Amino acid sequence: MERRKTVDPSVMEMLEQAKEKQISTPFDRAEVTKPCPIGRDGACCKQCFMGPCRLVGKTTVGICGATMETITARNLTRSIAAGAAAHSDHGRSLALSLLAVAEGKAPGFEIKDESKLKQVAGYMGVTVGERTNNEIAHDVALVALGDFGKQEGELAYLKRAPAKRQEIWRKLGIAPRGIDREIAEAMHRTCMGCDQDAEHLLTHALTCALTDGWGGSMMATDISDILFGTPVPVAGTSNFGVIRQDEVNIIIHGHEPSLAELIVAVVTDPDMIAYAKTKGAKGINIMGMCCSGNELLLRHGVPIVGNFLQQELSIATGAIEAMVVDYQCIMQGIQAAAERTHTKVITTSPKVKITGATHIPFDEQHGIEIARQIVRLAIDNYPNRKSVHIPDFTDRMVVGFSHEYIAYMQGGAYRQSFRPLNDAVIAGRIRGAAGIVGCNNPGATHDEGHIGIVKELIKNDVLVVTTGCAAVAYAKHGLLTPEVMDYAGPGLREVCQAIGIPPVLHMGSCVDNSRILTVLTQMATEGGLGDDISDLPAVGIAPEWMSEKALTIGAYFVASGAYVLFGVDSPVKSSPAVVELISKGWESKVGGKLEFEPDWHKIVEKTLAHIDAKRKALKIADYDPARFASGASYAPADYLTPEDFDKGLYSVKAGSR
Ligand code: BF8
Ligand code: SF4
Repeated sequence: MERRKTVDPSVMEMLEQAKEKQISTPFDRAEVTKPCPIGRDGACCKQCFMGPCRLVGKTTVGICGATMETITARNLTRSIAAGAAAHSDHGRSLALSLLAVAEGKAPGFEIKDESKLKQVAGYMGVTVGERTNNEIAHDVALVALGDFGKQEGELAYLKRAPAKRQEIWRKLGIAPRGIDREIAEAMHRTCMGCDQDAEHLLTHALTCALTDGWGGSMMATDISDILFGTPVPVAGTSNFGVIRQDEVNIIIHGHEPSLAELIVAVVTDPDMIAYAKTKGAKGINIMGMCCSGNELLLRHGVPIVGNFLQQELSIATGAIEAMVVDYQCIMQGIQAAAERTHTKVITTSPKVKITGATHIPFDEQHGIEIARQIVRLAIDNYPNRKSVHIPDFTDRMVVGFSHEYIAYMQGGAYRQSFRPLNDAVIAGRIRGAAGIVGCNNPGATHDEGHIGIVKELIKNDVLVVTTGCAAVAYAKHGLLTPEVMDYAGPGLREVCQAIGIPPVLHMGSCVDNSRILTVLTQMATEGGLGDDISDLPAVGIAPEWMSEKALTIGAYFVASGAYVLFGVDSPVKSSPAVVELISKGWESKVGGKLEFEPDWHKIVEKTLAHIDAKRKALKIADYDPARFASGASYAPADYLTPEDFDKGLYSVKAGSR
């Protein structure tokens, strides 16, 4: 049987459309371009021009003598450094925006969450006193920016981790000194002729990853909350059906929320709507994609079109006037797709251009003008539409579970805590928790692992928190609705009903994985579940990962004490020694470990086994499935079964399924 491309019937429907319109998609390209097996398994080194050296067959070392172990560890470390650089540079942009706001140089922006500003000031050692918000924000921005260039000492946020965790980092010498320093050092160490001991390299990879989780990403989350508001639950919609036939459709895609926030404000301007009407449109419809989309969804309920593999397909609808992109996870293929329709791709980060696309770089000083210019350009493009096809698939959801809100809902404004959640875990109502995050990858059936794992885990009383493209997969299949509670195990259902939460909590974009670190810290320090993240019955999973950023996230969760499982395949398969070093080796050092497991069913098995082993170690009640029985099996409404796929029954409308 042919492997299904996706379990999302709307994606299958759009794949046919794309074929008709001769638009290339990653699904097609992945059929032609098979991954190079040598590079994929970690056995290719191109660190110098004596090579590239491919360690296959009888070749056991590179020209310089580098071993498989060294090459594989070096490749992984470099990827982790690149991911840390990307997330941290995102954090830096936000810190610069905060500084501009504090100095009155960013019209249209303001401090939206004063209490978060003060809380962050506390973490950063900035005096609050009687000072104005802008004065506090100014110093917060400077401390944040200082963490990038710091040469000695430690990142300010490390103090937010459980005390025991901080001790582990210090004892091992992996507490990051400065974000840029550790990333530059990783690049240096992995240069030809530098660090050539796999274990030594991989220990620095952990340091580098920590600069992301407890540095750049945490900063990006915090400053976004300060400037744009801390998420609270909001209703939203997802999938291609959110595109409107008779309105100007703008998709915001990428990762940075700053300009996106201004665009959302501009499209409600009556003048702008009137202008759209002069072009024959009924209004302006703003939507998101990937992580910029998640940021807008969580803060404003802006609909989200889809996840990573849906970017060209959304253009193939022929109904997108502008796709506005900043950075990260943007397929260059969108420009080729746009050239086959009327869509305009607009790049907005001064760091990112795409050949052929319109470049309108964002700067804080002129943000509103730039946002207006972009929206006008989209409106002007409305009359240029040709053939339009919008699949009729829309799903509802409730999102916006920031760690602040999760604490709030467990006791209100004055008595918030993690006590109810910890007690539920201790009693065995909740068996454990899983953070399921990350990308899509055409090397695996789109959304299948994501959906399969979540369905199984909630049925087995595991509470799920999610971010990024994983969260969008759940959104599209109805897994982020409170009704899904009916399919959770009875223990988890009881807790969800009592606290008033769905069993799958959407916490934000990929930088918001830092929110999960905070939740884990709060659970570890609340009492009753040990005193460190590594004691918790919790697992991190990236079923369909593809990005270097995902590896960095995985590594910082490991460095924070978590067991992390990645799907698709392993980038270190070539070296059994490295496989061992990042699993048992890292576990003996930091209590967390990283494993790659292509079969999502096995990911479920390993997750449950790990959760049960941690429960045993904590000496809390054994999870007894007989006591709480098993939940019903949830069959997502918009879900393509292998049988339907075989029969070609995917191009039916949502309502008729
Ligand atoms: O940062 S989940 S495909 S969009 S890397 Fe990218 Fe992966 Fe999506 Fe967001 Ni995260
Ligand atoms: Fe080959 Fe060594 Fe150069 Fe790598 S660093 S390409 S293994 S010679």
